[in-house]
Amino acid sequence: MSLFLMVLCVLSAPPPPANLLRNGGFEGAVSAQGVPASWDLYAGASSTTHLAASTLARSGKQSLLISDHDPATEIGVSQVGVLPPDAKFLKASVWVHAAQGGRGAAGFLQLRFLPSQQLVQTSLVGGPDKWDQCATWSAVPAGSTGFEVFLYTHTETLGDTLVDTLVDDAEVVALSDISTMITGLKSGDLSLFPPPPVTKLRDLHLDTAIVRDGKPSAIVVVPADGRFDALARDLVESIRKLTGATLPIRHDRDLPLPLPQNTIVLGCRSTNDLISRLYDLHYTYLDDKYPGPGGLRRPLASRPLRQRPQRPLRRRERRRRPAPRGRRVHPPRIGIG
Ligand SMILES: [Ca+2]
Repeated sequence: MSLFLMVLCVLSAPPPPANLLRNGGFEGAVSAQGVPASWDLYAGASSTTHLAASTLARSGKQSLLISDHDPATEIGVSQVGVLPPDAKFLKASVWVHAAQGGRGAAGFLQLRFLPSQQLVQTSLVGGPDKWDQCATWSAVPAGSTGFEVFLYTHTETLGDTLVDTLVDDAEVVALSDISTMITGLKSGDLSLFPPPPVTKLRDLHLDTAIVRDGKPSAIVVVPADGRFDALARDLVESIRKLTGATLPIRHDRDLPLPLPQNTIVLGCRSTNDLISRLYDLHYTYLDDKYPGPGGLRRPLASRPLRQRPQRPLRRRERRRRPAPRGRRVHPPRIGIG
């Protein structure tokens, strides 16, 4: 019986998705510039950058060495592929190893969708003793017909461009089943699950009084750790120049609920205790992911559990928002630079 069940399980297992890359194993002859068949050269204009076949392979007979000893230039390979019509998600991956006697493994794996040029990318990380898999994932943007993959070094960080990176078994697979994709995600990677968009704005109470009759009618609340102190001082100074009134600055943990007066709160639930308490009361959802990743946070908590109504002055508040904290990407230039 157990054998029968095992056979059933084997028969019901879905086949692995096909690799959409050609020659992902970097096998066979390479060009005079070290470029394997089916791949294109990216950048590589410097005499201290080069590509080469390496016999230290994860599979087959060879891998690809991406060697970059020039902090001012880049080098890599790229390949364009066609998207299957039913592709909902793409996963791009490659195995990485630091070349023996080299300067360490680094660089980037970038996946771009065509024609939109929307991209995701991840760092190439690998040690000198074993192969490590690096992967990035993305939902397929609407209208996509193809993709382009880059394995490359970048000029921006000195330490990232003095590298001898081996890559092997590059793969791009299309997935139409979200459960398969979720199974492969690293814990905590929510990049494929953007927050639902804000489609209807609440009443933002843009006429809320912050100064009345030349006197402060609101306070500015910042985290006690000082991270937004400079922003708060800048905000208060800007309001003072406009109105002559200097708004008091208070710390988040010093404010009781209900709030005693109109309040401008800087931060989100992760950084400001006052917003965290309002968040827990379902008053306002401002966190690291919502209403938008890396930004679009409303610094004004409009009428949050306020004790008494305030007569509006009908002066528009000046709005500020923290700088976006989104990760920085390095889209490569196309062609030989
Ligand atoms: Ca190989």
